[in-house]
Amino acid sequence: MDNSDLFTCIDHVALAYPNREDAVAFFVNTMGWHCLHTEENDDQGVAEAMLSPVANPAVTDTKIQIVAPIRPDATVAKWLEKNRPGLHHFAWRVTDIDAVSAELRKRGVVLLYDEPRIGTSGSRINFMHPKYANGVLTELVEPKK
Ligand code: MC0
Repeated sequence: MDNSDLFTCIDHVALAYPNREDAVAFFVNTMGWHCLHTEENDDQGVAEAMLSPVANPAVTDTKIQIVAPIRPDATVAKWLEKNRPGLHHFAWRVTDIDAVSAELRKRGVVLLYDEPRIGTSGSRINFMHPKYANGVLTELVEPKK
């Protein structure tokens, strides 16, 4: 696979906070962002909100995602015990997560899951462990078609 085929854009930048509603209120009321949707992802142990800087998300791909733990053993709960709330991971969009995962593994990258799992809005997701992504937890997202 050619380098130019790996990632297409930043799908979202994820910020972790103890409470989703408080974080969303800041971004909506102070920053003027627009909440596109909220959902709970039981597998990931998070309550999630996706926000756009503009009212019509069709004009930009820029999005931030708020994640907050919904149970004490969630990975984000563990992270919040050790870190100040804020930047948690970057999510890169891919068109074919199976092909990109195979290519990254060929290049020595360790992905967290053997097979993609279900992420935001029915997408298929996986993560590059931060140790294999220059210190940044990096999510791969193949949006639902
Ligand atoms: C941990 N580390 C990080 C990090 N989390 N580095 C950068 N960014 C992060 N977010 C580093 C620690 O500093 C430590 O480095 C090493 O990784 C091990 O950390 P740990 O505290 O011992 O934690 P582990 O190993 O138990 O778990 C880390 C791991 C976990 C990345 C495997 O957080 C995980 O499974 N994350 C993927 C799932 C996830 O984050 N889900 C929430 C978002 P040192 O150097 O001290 O060893 S869900 C989502 O995003 C969905 C809804 C979606 O978008 O669709």
